[in-house]
Order: sequence, then structure tokens, then C-alpha cells
Amino acid sequence: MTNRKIIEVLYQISELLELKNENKFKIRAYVKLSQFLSGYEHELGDIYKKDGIKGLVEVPNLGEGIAGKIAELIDTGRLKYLDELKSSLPPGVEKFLEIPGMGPKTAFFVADTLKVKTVEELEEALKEHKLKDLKGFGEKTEEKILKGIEIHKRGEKRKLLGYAYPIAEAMIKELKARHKIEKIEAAGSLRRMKETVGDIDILVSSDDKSVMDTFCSLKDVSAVIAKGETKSSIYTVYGMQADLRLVDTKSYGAALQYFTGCKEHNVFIREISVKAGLKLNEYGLYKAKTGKLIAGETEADIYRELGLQYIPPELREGSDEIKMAAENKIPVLVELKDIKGDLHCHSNYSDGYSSIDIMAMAAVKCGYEYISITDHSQSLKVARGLTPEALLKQEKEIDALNEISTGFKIFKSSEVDILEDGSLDYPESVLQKMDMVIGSVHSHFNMTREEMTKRLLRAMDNKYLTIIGHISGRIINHRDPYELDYEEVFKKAVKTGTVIEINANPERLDLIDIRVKEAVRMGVKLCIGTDSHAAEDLGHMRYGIGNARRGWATRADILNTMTLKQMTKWMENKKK
Ligand code: DGT
Ligand code: CA
Ligand code: CA
Ligand code: ZN
Repeated sequence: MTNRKIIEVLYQISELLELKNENKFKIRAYVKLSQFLSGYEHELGDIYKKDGIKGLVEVPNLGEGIAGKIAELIDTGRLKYLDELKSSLPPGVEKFLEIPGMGPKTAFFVADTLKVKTVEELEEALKEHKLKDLKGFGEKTEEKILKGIEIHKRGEKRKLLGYAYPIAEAMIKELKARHKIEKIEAAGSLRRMKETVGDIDILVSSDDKSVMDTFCSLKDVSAVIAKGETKSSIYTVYGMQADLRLVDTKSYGAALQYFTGCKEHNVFIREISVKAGLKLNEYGLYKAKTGKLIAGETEADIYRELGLQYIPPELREGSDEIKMAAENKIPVLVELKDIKGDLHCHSNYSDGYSSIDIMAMAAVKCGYEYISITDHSQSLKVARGLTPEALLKQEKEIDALNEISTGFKIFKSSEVDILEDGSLDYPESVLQKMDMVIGSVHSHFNMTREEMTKRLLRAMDNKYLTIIGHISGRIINHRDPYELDYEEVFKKAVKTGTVIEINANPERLDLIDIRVKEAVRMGVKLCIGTDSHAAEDLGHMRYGIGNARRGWATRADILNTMTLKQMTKWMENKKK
């Protein structure tokens, strides 16, 4: 039983309790614990195994009552309490709760009055406008729920990159630990760092054939779909399928190329080989006439023999990457090791879980030279936004920390709300004291494209605004982006020197890849920030890097590849 699975159960309980109108404090205990666990570095399973319930109770936010339930979960894989909660609800309600925008009350109401039990039945009833005629519900509500259903269906199929990536990593680690392995890595959309992935594809080369047995008996397996000598598919407890393919070392590069995709890229690549009198498949690259093998062991060999520059996986999306590679125009893309600091981090002053010094220490561990503390501004009450007085206190704490450190700096900043009219949520007297300022939209999402564009353009007129945070407002699988004229915004960003953020949080990954490409083309300066709410989240930087690379960004395009010295100077100039 992993923390991830436990979190799922805790959330479910909290939602069911809410539905039953239970005690608010009781509900909050579950929510708080699951939020805490999502950033917790230790596995509760390990703690329980070592120290029993006593160990669990020592975990922050974890009380005795819940500890007993978690112990039951770990021991049996089930929880009686949850089963009872579920069976006390009208059928269907539990499913409806998974629909974005559907609160417990509505879920209860539709199940009760429309007498529908599945999401499909609900969808049908809505399309027949059965809800519209009822008291208090209009066409708007119908549309909203239908939209939620659509997003929900998408989300059921594809998982976030940040969800799937650690799962794939752990599987690979386990296989490596138990077998002598030549080469192993994830292929498919995961290797291309696509924002969502359909399934996990792993490729391995090893003389030890029993690696397949291990794969099919991993602790994460909920069902074995197919098991063979060279290919197996499993279904995992995380709601995703994973495939393992065992290939010959001689063919490893060819197989990796083939199974990395995407399909369109592969089709184009094969066309090129045919034109060159060659034949490419997952075993190798051959002379068409004689069948002689000319490449196969590495991907680099294959691209080279096709007369192409090496194409990094993140670019293989079947757009213009092959044409560019033929002309030797693939740039050196930004890499994780180029990043010198994180510019978007929350602390426990607002809605983060870690203190400033813990965040800073984690940043040092990442090899960074600086971190920017960007807590929320005063209007964002739900995220405990800081009053100017609280900011002063934070400023003092940061000054004190900076005084005792050398070669590492904490920048004083804030993620300031861009208010409805495009003004910023602190007066200039407060903003001017900060090293930098992120401006983000956290409210009034329902504006027209013109209004929202105007709002952002106006924010960029504020000379203290340094960066626009998570520009589209989307939450993948939960909230669609608002409408925005990106060309106008990018133009203004170039003119005012405003930086646009690539938000590395797996739920946001915002700017999206094709817009990163557009921004790079227009000369917009970008930065990558994790939007961390706990020290562990700093590790999300890799997803931001993946996204930046998918948008063809180089080191020079990304602000936070600057050293501390360069960055300090850049900020001073920006404020002038
Ligand atoms: P996903 O899993 O939906 O996020 O996307 P992928 O790209 O990982 O797709 P998947 O898992 O179906 O297959 C992995 C790769 O294998 C895919 O990117 C390209 C290759 N592949 C799979 N089926 C075909 C095919 O029918 N034709 C070609 N050319 N390549 C294929
Ligand atoms: Ca896949
Ligand atoms: Ca697959
Ligand atoms: Zn934000």
C-alpha cells in the first residue's frame, strides 16, 4: 500500500463525509492529512512496518483514529469504514463526485431526482434536458455538468505525466535491483514528456529472461493482461496499464526509436528511409536490396545513418522536427542541469507546507544558487494570502537567513493576484521593495477573450511586474484554460520585458508546449517555476524542463538558467 493509494482513500472519505454533512473538523482532518501526505517523503507502509501504529501517530497531521484506519488499509488492502460510507449512499453518487465542478450537494440531488446511477445515464438525462425543468437548475448548470463529464472522461483515460513518471521510475528501479540488466528505460509519450500519458511503455535488454516474471509480479500489479517472452502488459493499482518489452541489445536503439514514437514521427522517418533505399523497423535499419543491417544498437546511429541530426524525444511530435534535423537546425535544448534556481515557491507563510529555511535547504540540495519565495497576496484569502504586515515579518526572516548563507540567496518576492481590472493586489510601495514579482490570475476566470487579454496587458503595464505565472489558468483534467489572445500578450511581453512562466506543476504545465514554441519564436523571455507548496515539489522542475524542451526552448530562452550574479544584476536592471 503506497502513500498514493492511501491519499486516494482519504480523499474519498472526506468527500463522502461532506456529502453526509458530517462534522467540518472531522472532514478537515482527512483533507489536511491527504494534502500533507502528497508531499511527504516517507512511505506510511514502511513506518507502520517498523514502528506499528505508534509510528503512524507520530506523523504530522495524523491522529489516533485515522492511524487505526490506515493500519487496517495496509494490513488488508481494504477499509470497512469506507465500504460502509459508500453503501449508505444512493447508488451513483460516488461516481458523480469524480466529475469536476460537481459538488456533493448536486451529486446527491441529481442521483436522487433524476434516478440515474451511472455517468452515462446522467449524461443522457442532461442531454434530454431533464434537469432544466427542475427548480433551481437552468441550462447553464446543465452545460456546466456536461462539460465536467467531458473533462472527466478525458481524465479517466490519460494520466498526468507527473503521476505516471514516478511510477515508471519505481518499476525500472525495482527491475534493475533484481536482475542483471544491460539497458532499460521508459519509451512512449512518457519519454517524450507529454503532459498526459495513456500508458507506460518500458523497454529492456537483458540476458535474464525472468525479468518478465518479476514485472508481472511487481507489488503494483492489479491484473496481468498478457504475459509473453518478449512482451507483457499489466494493469496497475494506479489505474494505468504498463507494457514491458524485452529486446536484443543489437536492436535496442531501433526498438527505442520505434516505441518512443510518436506515430506520425515514425511514419515520416520511415518515409525518409524508403527514399534512401533503406528499410527501418523496430529491429534495425537495413539496406532495402541486400537486407544488410546498418544500424540498430543506438538511436543516434539510426538518425545519423538516415542523414539526420539526432532528434531529442521531446521534439518527436510529427511537426517540423525532421525537416529541421535534415537542415541541421535542431538547437541545443535546455536541460535540468542548466537551471540555477527556482522562481516560484510558496512557504508556510501562505498555503505552503514547508518553512522558508526548509525550502531554501531543498533548493541547495538541487544544486541551485537561489530561490524565490513567492507567497500569495492579500486578496487570496483561501490561500492565506499575506497582508503587508505579514510580508514585513517574512522580509525580516529572509534577511536573517541570507545573512548567514554564502553563495546562495533567497529572493524576496510574491505571487501577486492580478485583480479583475488588471491591477496588482499590492500597492506600488509594497511591490517596489521586492526583488521580483509574479503576477497570476486566481479569480474571475469567466471573462471574454477581449476582457482577459486586456486584464493581462494592463498588468504588464505595471513596471514592478516581472513574471506572469501560470498564464492559461488551466488545471489539466479539471479546469479548461480561459480564452486569451496569446499573440497580443507575447508582443507586449517582448515590449515590456515581462517574463512568461512555464509552470512545472504537473497539473498545470502552462504555457503549453506549442505556445512555448511560439513564444520562443517571438523572442519572449521565459522562466520555469515549480509553484512548489512543499520542499519535495522542487523536484517537479524536470516536468517543466520537459515542457520547455517540447517547445524547443534553449538555455538562453530561460531566465533562471542565469547564475546568481547574473540574476541579481538582471533584477536590478529590470526595476530601473
Ligand atoms: P500514449 O500511451 O497514448 O500516451 O501514447 P504513446 O505515444 O506512448 O503511444 P503507445 O503507448 O500506443 O505506443 C508507444 C509508441 O509505439 C508510439 O508512440 C509509437 C509506437 N507505435 C505504437 N503503435 C504504432 C503503430 O501502429 N504504428 C507506428 N508507426 N508506431 C506505433
Ligand atoms: Ca504509451
Ligand atoms: Ca503502450
Ligand atoms: Zn498561482
